[in-house]
Amino acid sequence: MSKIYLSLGTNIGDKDKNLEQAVQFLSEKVIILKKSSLYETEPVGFNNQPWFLNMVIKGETDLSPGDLLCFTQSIERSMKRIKTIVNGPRIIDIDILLYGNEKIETENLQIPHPRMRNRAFVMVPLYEISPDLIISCKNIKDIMENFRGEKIMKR
Ligand code: PH2
Ligand code: MG
Ligand code: MG
Repeated sequence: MSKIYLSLGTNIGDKDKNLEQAVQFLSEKVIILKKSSLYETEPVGFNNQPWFLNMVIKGETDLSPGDLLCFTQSIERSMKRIKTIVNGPRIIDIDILLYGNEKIETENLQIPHPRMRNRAFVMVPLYEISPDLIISCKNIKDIMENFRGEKIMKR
């Protein structure tokens, strides 16, 4: 079993229901250990779209990193996610943040997630559930200062 952290985000339709449904799907192959609060977050990367609802999950799984990616993508597909513009609106996005202490650099999978450190919508909920986490040999507390000031509100 490996400890994993996932980031979930949605900004289309019934956002609460989308997150709830995604967690339900995830629980088929991931033991959910912790769930962060829900956060209303300002869009990052492409501004002209609705605010997101974001959360982070800590879990445990037998799936390999590659199989976990296939699994999260299959959930995105079954929830009818349509790929449009980069960073654009989506019914659900499930990103693998961390997989144990593994470092993975393949074309379709990078772990730790390469953009997690400067995204408040990831780091704030992550810090909420794991304030002592070490990410690539760095304490999460020391990474928490690098945000660009995007708005984020805990529900
Ligand atoms: N996801 C993105 C791009 N921008 N902004 C917020 N607030 N929340 C997200 O989940 C998000 C984003 C790409 O996956
Ligand atoms: Mg994403
Ligand atoms: Mg994604």
